[in-house]
Amino acid sequence: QVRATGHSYKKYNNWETIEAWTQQVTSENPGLISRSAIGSTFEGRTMYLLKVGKAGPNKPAIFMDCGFHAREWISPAFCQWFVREAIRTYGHEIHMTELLNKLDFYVLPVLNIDGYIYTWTKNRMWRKTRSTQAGTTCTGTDPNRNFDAGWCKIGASRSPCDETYCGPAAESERETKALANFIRSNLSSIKAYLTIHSYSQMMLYPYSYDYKLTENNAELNALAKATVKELATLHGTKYTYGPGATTIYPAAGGSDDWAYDQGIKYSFTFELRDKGRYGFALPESQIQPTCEETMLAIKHLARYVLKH
Ligand code: ING
Ligand code: ZN
Repeated sequence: QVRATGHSYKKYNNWETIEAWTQQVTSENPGLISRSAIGSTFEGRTMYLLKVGKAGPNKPAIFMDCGFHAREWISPAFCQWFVREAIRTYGHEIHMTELLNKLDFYVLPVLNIDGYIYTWTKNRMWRKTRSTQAGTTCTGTDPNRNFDAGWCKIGASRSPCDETYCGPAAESERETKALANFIRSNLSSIKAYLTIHSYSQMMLYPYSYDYKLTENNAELNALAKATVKELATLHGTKYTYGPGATTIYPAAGGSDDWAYDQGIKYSFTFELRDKGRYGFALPESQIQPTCEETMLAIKHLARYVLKH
């Protein structure tokens, strides 16, 4: 089956198209976007990171990644939408202008590129990476069970054939290692860590690896409450929110818990639309409404982080 390779914000784009888009959007917006590479995937693909913001000294930053899990296609679609809205509204909309003047957004459009490609070519419902190892014929590690945050102690599997396989060790995957290395190297500037998943319509914060609450739980709860309220203003989409362990399920090795324990006090996992009617196969007709409401949430959160 042949599909036109042109990029569209209202369609799901394949990796080839997203990769070309990262190059194009950067070259067309040199005053706002720069592109770097943070590493490469198991199959050798380059992991591109976009830095979005007006150049300035010592700016705080918000890190946001998409495409941890291969089948959650709305997630990469949102990262692309976010970058477009940033460049489209900078200089026209006061809040985005202030945000980009005062902070940088690091946007990783797809973390699990190999898995994402596999969902386009072989198995639409693939979740994990595509790494192989000696001793098993099963492929892939769950990147959101692979971080060094209570690694594999709960809600994760030590069996390589399982969907929530935590990997042979924490940060065993080239993709999670690259992300963790980038964040460790930029800890002084990164004020918030956001990771975009689907589906369930939830806004989660630490912890998921334990039932303990964070030191700033009350603040995270209030911020999540206000953020999902803002999200709902557009289409009435209802989100639940709370600590991961009690709101969705206990699961160790997640990137939000790890980022929080690195000292990033605003760390959230978003689970975008829907609540199961279409699930991971969210129709393209829902890309725009989902991304627009999520923009409201991210902008609200970013403004809060900027003021605190
Ligand atoms: N949900 C997340 C998952 O990795 C999660 C939920 C969030 C787990 C934070 C651990 C930490 O299972 C999806 N849909 O992937
Ligand atoms: Zn996910």
